[in-house]
Amino acid sequence: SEAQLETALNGCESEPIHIPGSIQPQGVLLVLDPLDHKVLQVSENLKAWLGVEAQAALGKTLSDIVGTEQASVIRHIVVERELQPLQSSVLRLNGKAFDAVAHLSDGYLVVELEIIDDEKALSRDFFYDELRQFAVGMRDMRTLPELYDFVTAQIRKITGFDRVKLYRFDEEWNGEVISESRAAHMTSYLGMRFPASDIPPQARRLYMKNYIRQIADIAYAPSPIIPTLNPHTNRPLDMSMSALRSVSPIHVQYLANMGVQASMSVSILRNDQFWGLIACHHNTPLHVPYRIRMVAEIMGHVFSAQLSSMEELVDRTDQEKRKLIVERMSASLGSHFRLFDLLGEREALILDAMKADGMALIHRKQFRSFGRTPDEGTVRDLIACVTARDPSGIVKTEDAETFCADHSTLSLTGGFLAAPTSHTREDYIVWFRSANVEHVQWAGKPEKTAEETKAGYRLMPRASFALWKETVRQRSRPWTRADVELAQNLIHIINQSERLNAEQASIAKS
Ligand code: BLA
Repeated sequence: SEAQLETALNGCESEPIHIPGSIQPQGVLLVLDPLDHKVLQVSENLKAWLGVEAQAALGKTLSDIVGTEQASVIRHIVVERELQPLQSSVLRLNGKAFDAVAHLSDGYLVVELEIIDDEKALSRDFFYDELRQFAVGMRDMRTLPELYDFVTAQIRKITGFDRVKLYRFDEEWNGEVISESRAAHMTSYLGMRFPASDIPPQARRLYMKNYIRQIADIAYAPSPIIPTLNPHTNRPLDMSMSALRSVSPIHVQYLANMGVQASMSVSILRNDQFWGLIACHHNTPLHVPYRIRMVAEIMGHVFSAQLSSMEELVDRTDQEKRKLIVERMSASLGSHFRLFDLLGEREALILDAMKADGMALIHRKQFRSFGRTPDEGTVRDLIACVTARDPSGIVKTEDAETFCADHSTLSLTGGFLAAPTSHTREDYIVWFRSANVEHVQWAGKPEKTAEETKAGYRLMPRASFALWKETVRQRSRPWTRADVELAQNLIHIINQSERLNAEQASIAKS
């Protein structure tokens, strides 16, 4: 039922993803006392990688487990700094190479040793060359779409993922895939929109602190951290900054539904706001080594900076467009003209500046429309609905059908912004925005809507999508404060033109 789905969605938001109590098995994790480096907690798979039983490691020092020499290398990377994880270093242990990373959690030292599958693939020059090419290439991008495509292509090149998408949030945290670089055999997600619930709030908060995360193989067996609670604090380990953190099972299910086996994503921030993600998928398991993930993260930071300055330019251009149309229309005010002609002449500019698909007017009982609008009867019905709700001010909605639900005759999708231009004559101007188009297709088998688990009913990821689809099906992009201001300015001009015309008419008569 609807209520059940709601409860399950709320369940999503309360999943404590920062304390999963386990890691992904492509490495080991140790929690150390920061003073004597005694092991307080450790991942159970210690034996598999280092040949030491996890139970036996508890209470020992780091040197006891990895040897004095390697322990001193790790001690060396543990310098207190703002940036977490602090630093990495390559270690050789038990005949294998590991990336060693350390960070502080709750005042305790967390050391993670992540396997390097193919050492040869990681020569130093690779990083310098790729990063330099990236930084220089970024500078050459002239438009936002070019910039977007460049970043997805470069991230795909260095990581080897089958599909890399740039995913941008809207004002309500729904998202859209705005660029994609993919292998020919991969399904395309370009242009598709996804609901806010796909990345719940606690995940967004975490991703603003920790810029990168990975799932090397969705079929992994999580390795538990033992004991569950830190014996000093009696708290579970906060793994917010951990490189090996085990992932939410609901998200693993989600990836399975998409037909994906491995995933990685990089946070993109614009002026301290969470702007979006670079989301990478692979159809087979893929472990991207720690240092390549760091290169991807740096690319994300460089991209964020470039994005900020280029988007500011776009914002300014939008602002210029709004200013220009107001200036142009004010300038034509002196001459004698009909309102419909005044608007018709500037139709394209107005629609562009208002980011509207259509515009309709009722003026002295006459109807006129520009661009994509409903028919006259529907517009008149809509105005009746608007005046019933608010007879005097500007009314805006991104969901006309819900807004006018009381007017059962009105069938309309998308959004509108309506305002009276003359109260005495019931003149109106209405701008229209079309509804979001639906074209999302899902990979994988159909899912049950909700599934009974230990925690009660839980929503399966695909069902949330069906739920969301119902709510956004008929909606348009929301109207912003800038849109409302422009509408006010245009209405002001319409009123002025009316006054001028009336004056001229009375002069002509006398
Ligand atoms: C996490 N959801 C995520 C992540 C992405 C998405 C990118 C980050 C983890 C990763 O890198 O894989 C969503 N991925 C997408 C989307 C696209 C994509 C939209 O490629 C589009 C192309 N998810 C649900 C529901 C719940 C949910 C209903 O659909 C909750 C019940 C939860 N998603 C969820 C959780 C996480 C997540 C809990 C955090 C996973 C973690 O970091 O542990």
